Amino acid sequence: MASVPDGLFIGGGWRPAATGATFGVEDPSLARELRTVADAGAEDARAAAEAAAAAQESWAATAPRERSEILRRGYELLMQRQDELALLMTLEMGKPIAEARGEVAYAAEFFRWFAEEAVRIEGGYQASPDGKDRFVVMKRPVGPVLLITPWNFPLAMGTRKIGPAIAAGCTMIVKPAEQTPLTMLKLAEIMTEAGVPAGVLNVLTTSRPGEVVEPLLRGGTIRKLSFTGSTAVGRLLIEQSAEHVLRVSLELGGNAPFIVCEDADIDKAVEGAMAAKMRNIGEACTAANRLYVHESVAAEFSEKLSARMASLAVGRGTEGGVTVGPLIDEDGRGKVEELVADAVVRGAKVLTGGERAEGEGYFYTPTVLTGVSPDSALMSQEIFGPVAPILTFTDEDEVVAAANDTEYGLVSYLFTENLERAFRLSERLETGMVGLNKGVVSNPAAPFGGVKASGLGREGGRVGIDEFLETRYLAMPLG
Ligand code: TXE
Repeated sequence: MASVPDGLFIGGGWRPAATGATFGVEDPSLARELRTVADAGAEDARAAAEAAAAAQESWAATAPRERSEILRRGYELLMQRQDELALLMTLEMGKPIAEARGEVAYAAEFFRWFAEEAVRIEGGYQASPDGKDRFVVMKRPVGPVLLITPWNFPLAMGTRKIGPAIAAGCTMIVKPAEQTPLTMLKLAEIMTEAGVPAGVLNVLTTSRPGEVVEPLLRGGTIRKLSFTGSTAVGRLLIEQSAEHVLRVSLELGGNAPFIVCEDADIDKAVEGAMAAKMRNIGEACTAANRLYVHESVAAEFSEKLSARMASLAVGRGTEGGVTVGPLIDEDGRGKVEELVADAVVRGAKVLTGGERAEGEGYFYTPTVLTGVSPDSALMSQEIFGPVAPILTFTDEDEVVAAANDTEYGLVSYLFTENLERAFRLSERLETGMVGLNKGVVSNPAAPFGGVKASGLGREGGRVGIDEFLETRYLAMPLG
């Protein structure tokens, strides 16, 4: 395993937790401890907030070009260390090594994108309606930010937040998920090498996120929260952010409908479903959660999808040829098992999979269910695993109503060869993103995000940096 620095990263230095506590990080493919990391508490949170506050003014005053060049070096260093970072992610998260290499490249692209955005922050100059005054509109960094990342994309969910924070001139505290802290510690080391000054990027690893995050949100130093995780925790953090009226961006859960119309290219739809369902072992907020297939093509689609799913190789992500790694932990696998059992009790038929796979880790076989009843629990909850439930529909109104019948609204997928139908349905689907004849929508150049209970704000694209900027203006008479 790559060398990973030991300790919390605060004010440009590595130190143990104030209490000396540590916690274990597990390899989910072996259900065995990999190593321990520092377990931060409230005192460490205070120290990190002080470091971020102390560095904010000088960091905001650095030349945009300087921040851009740091990000550009970050991009290059990530690509140079692609194999090392990929292996680290595979060990602590479980995803197959080829997917982990893909994530490093995807993660690095956020730094390249925001390196370009850092020098394109624009304001304006405007006359008052009576012509007497002038307004100079400017963009300023919001101030110290708290970035909370999940375990499913340990590197990319970090760079997607750290990239725009650096570009905008915000100092930051990053709190990675307790399951996958090692990748973030390595990233902090790499970004120091890229030139991030002391205090600008601080990392707190902890097994007790509530004890670190709540004092930070209520402490008065942090000005903005950017969170990716479950909707339940997102709701709690909105409440905690209310005390100091913090800016909040949230990327929360999803329940993506995947719609295959009767005029779709079925082979394309099957490949799209494989990407939308099986990317990251199904542990993605963008994962296809409910597959609605027109009744006239459902038999062909289900058969082809089952054959593709059954051909996948389950195993440790470090082994050659493996395409499906373990789930993150016993809780994650237990949730998948319960959801499948509930669907089967309500009449679903298992076409393939539907059971644990062999091995010491948290393996589960790629599964296809047909005849799924709409009142099954997996229709309303994120499965977060390799399970594709198929339902059928007969007309557009019916499928739109079913697709929108969820509190979530992150992404939908639509397969049709009819252009007018594609636009018509895209406008009616209540999601922040639509994959049209495409199973992957994520791209650093696009504004990623959801509506309804899937979140607030957008990450990436031209608007990604705005989340980290305040608009201010200066008013003056022309004389
Ligand atoms: O999420 P949590 P979990 C969904 C997915 C998954 C479920 C549970 O359905 O099965 O959530 O996953 C931090 N105060 N997603 O339990 O708990 C935590 O340390 C402050 C979707 O892993 O939300 C981690 O850094 N922070 C999602 C982050 O929140 C707290 C990705 C996410 O963990 C906290 C992950 C607290 N009280 C899960 N409790 C996506 N949008 O992709 C936890 N955290």
